Amino acid sequence: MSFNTISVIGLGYIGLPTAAAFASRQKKVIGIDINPHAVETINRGEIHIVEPDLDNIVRQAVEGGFLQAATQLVAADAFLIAVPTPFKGDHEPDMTYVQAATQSLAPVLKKGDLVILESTSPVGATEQMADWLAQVRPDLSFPQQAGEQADINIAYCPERVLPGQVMVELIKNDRVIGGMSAACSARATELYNIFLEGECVVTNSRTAEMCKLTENSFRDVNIAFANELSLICAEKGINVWELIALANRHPRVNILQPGPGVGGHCIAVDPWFIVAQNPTLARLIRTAREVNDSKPFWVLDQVKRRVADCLTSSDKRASELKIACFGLAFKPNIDDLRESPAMEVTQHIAAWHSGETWVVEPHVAAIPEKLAHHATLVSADVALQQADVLVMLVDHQQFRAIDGAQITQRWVVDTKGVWR
Ligand code: SAJ
Repeated sequence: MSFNTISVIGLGYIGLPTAAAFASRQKKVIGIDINPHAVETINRGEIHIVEPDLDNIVRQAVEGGFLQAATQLVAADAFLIAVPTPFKGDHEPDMTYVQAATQSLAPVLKKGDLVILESTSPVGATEQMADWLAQVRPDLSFPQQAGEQADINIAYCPERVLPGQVMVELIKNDRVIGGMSAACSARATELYNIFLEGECVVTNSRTAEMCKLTENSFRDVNIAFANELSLICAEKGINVWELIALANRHPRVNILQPGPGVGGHCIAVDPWFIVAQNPTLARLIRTAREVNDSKPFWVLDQVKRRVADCLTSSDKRASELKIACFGLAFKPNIDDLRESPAMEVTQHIAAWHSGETWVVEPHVAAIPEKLAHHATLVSADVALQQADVLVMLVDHQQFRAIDGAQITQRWVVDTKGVWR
């Protein structure tokens, strides 16, 4: 039986591109979101998030009548849940949105439907979701009760796309398919093959859940290694970027790059899901999180030292010094400032410094609310010509292109090794 109607619940950075990908293959897609602004924007053929190429695909899908957004769930043949799974104050995963989505789809479920969880989730979340559904719909059978014969098929199929390259990676990346039974995996594979050019690799739901957490924890641990090296190298007077480039010439060494910390909504969050479930075993994963989370404070300390040096060697007072921070985004060449270590460092500098704090961020039009009244948005030229201390936080292409000769300041904190 093919899928006539597909429902995608949660129209954010993952849900909307996924809905658009199905619609671009001429499938009828109903996108569901609790945010009426997002729903209205999409129904006008526009988008409420920033992602290259997504606007065109959504516009065509809406104009062609294949994609429609709504706030209330309606019947469909497949349901994909792509709602946020943040963590709570104690780093425990917060499954409230997944639970709410599950409860809202339960009443419209019918025999033969497929339910897929895509949201990053702790191990066991898919089985928990299946139990929630079974409690509300005793008239239907689920894989935990009826195995291959279940009325409803359920699978965990994590996304693994890189923000900024979502429309390419969504189609090309291999997809892990974690069905609660072989029939569930077969059905989920059939669904993703509607748009997927990568391969569907089948496993069970628990392994698929752990796989998603493992991928992002691997990256976090590797970045923590680079960040720890950057601290050691600063003590020893060694250029950490030269060191890593040299070490990476070894055929079996591939160290990532240090920076001001780790940001975004995935790598800084997902490892905690493993730690929360395995507090005594996940020692390395926890320590990596702590190393990366502490990096912005180390950067702040470096800035304070450069400012002290600057004051010693000039006749200016601290209140007369201008500190220019280059970059606010959570990584290069995007405008996403959420969970950004660059933003965190800049806020700390602005709160501490008695003089002016300047921000250079070509990806924003105005100073963000969090920094309003504390910092001023200036051009790169103004910062390079007039600031006393430079702080490089995000290696945007525009900043990499700055000629070393333009940097006349003696006091520079370069967290990305761009101006060495
Ligand atoms: N970063 C470094 N050094 C590096 C690489 C990254 O400091 O060498 C920093 C970035 O500046 C940023 C943070 O890490 O602050 C995260 O950036 P990222 O580009 O590593 O990852 P995300 O958060 O944009 O996307 C990740 C991806 N996961 C992996 O590469 C394993 C993506 O494939 C996932 O789909 C995504 O998380 C997700 O949604 O989970």
